[in-house]
Amino acid sequence: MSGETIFSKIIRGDIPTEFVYEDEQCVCIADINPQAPVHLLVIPRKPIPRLVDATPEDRELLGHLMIKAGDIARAAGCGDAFRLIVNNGEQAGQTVFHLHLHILGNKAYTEAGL
Ligand code: D5M
Repeated sequence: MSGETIFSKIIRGDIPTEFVYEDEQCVCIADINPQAPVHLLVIPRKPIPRLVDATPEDRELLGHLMIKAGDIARAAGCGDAFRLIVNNGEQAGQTVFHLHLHILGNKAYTEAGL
């Protein structure tokens, strides 16, 4: 679960990937397997494996990710219609053990009534 993940390689630039957004604390990329018209991932540069591995010293970082996710969702054209999802743990569907927020936005789920 701990150790190097594909997201660390992307953040380091070892796997060339377009950053939709980046700053000193996080990057945002498009999900390779989109589940909605807008499906982005906000990833802290710090490799926290799961949400439950975050500590009180990560409080400011977690707040930053949430604020930026909202900004990015709006910049991506989601308006106020988007969801933020964090899968915590393998049984919840987490596949990459480097914390990330899924931004899911636009019509697919709103039209489906989910
Ligand atoms: O979500 C992990 C997500 O990461 C999943 O939706 C696919 C995505 N993914 C995996 N590899 C890549 C690359 N290389 N680029 C972009 N997106 C990627 P989880 O919550 O862990 O299930």
